[in-house]
Amino acid sequence: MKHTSLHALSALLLVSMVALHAAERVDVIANGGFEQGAPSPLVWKANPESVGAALSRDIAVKHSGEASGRIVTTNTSQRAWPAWEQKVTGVKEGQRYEASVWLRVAQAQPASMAYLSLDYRGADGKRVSHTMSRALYGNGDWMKVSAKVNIPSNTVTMICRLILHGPGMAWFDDASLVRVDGWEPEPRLKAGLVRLHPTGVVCKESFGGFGAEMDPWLWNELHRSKGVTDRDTELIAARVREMRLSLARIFVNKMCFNPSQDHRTFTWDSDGMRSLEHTLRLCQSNQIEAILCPVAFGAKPNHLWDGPAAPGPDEAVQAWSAVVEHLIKRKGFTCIRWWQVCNEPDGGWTQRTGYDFDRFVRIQELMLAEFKARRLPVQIIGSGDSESLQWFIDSVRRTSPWVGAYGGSRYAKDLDVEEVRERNVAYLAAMRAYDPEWSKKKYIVTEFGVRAPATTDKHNAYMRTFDCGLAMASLCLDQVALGVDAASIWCLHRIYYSADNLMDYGLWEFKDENWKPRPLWFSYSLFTRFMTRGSRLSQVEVTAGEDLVKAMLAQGPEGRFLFVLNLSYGDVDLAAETGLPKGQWVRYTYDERVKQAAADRPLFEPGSATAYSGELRDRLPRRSLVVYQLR
Ligand SMILES: [Ca+2]
Repeated sequence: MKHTSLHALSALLLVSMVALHAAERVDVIANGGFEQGAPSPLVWKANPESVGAALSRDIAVKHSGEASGRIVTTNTSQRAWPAWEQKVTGVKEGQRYEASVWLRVAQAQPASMAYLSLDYRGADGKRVSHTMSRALYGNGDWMKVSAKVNIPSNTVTMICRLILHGPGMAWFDDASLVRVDGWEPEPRLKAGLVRLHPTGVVCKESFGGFGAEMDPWLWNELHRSKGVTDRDTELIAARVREMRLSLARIFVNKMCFNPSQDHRTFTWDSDGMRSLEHTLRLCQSNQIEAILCPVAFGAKPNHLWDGPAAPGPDEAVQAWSAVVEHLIKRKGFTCIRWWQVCNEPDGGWTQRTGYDFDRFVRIQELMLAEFKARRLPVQIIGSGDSESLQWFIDSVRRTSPWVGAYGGSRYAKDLDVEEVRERNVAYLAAMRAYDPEWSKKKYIVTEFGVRAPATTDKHNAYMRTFDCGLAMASLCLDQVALGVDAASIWCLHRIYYSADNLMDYGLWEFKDENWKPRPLWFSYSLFTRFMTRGSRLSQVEVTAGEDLVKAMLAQGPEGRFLFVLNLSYGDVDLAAETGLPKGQWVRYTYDERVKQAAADRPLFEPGSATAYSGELRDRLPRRSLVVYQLR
């Protein structure tokens, strides 16, 4: 009793103290909804660079209210960035601003892009630097884009711009630019105690699990020339076993089985095929479901990974169904369950191949017919987009009779994990709106990750950080809370994509660093290991967690697990109702101690078992992912 009342008292004291320091949010944009001013919107100005563009207030198309701001660009020759803009004065270094806008684009070219930009200006009026939101390429229905920034030094004014670059028509609405006063870079929870209540709401009756991209060329001649040996094979296999991956996405290069590129004569015993089979054996022996994804399906001549002839859809479908049949029927790889047309088809694939969206649709229709004719139990994952919500919507509208799932790549730009949540909400809403059979379809995130500013695929220091493991845990929990069916990370480990291109993504280093695990391996493995295929996932309400504490219950073949993520920079006291009878729990922890972890640290080293009597009491370390196994 005394314990409880002390907690209550300290919580009260904290609440009254915190009120003085609470962050205030002030929107510094005026007329963000383009509601005021006719015919021209108040406050908004056309950027002086808006040559060859017409800017107007549009009352026919709007995201909310009665109007939006429209840009129509016809000038294709000039490199110009026509924009609606507003200037913000009195800006100071270190201030926090969060900007967002809804945008929609029509009649655009594929390379046209609409986005929000923040331009920082010094006292002399010159640009210091700028920040861009995610861009909508080509056409797209209403989509929210955002940018969260800290003002760089030497900035006195900021210009917020809503930009359409390239020919097309864009509409912008509900723009906001919020100054967050009292923003803390290292937030701490205000309450002394966080309470978790399982609500009984099921997010997913049978989750498909977490997986990883397994690039199937680790055992080819190139990698042997880089020093990969059979001993390394054992190490990789042991890690894959330990992680209990549910899913693997595997790129397949046509050159492996059809080096002549004629789509008729196949070579089943090549260096590339042997390496691919090695990867598939890992999947088969560990009950990992494989998604096969051709690279550069049907690409034009001279493309990096393709040959001299751009095939028609029929020829290409024959070739790809032949290799799938060979792998399943002759080689016994029944782990192959899913197929995609190609990686991120909205990212320039149509230009590379000369195919259009109609052909993309047709390929899926033909492929499903081939799978059925050859009696192959393989389903198609539709869309596969990298960015384009419109590509996804069009895929749902046009390919629903032939696909068993929809998916694509979902990366957090500039560490903005919340932005991915908003995008996934839009994708899931589109699936439900446009596929009458949506309840029978799955939504599989075929690639996901967190990208930091100033990193590339080849140079990615962020991927080695403790923070990356924490951000990915947040992304994992957000995705399952929304009802995502399965998700696969890019990628399992560092690997060469060509002789001089060692990719810097992955859960561990390459052989040159003795396959050293990165912190992300420890956090992501808690998901692959304990939120497995077949798990029933249910919602946990967090009281006084302020979005800094997230939780989820998973009941799977291996038991019951409570996942709790603490993003606060302080330790957090936790009281959790488990809804379970009295028993014991053991704890697995990802926290800052992982920075000192040796390469050979046992991955699944649980804490000691502790008794509980219906309510679980514990202290969560600052910035940690804790998984409780409830017995
Ligand atoms: Ca409006």
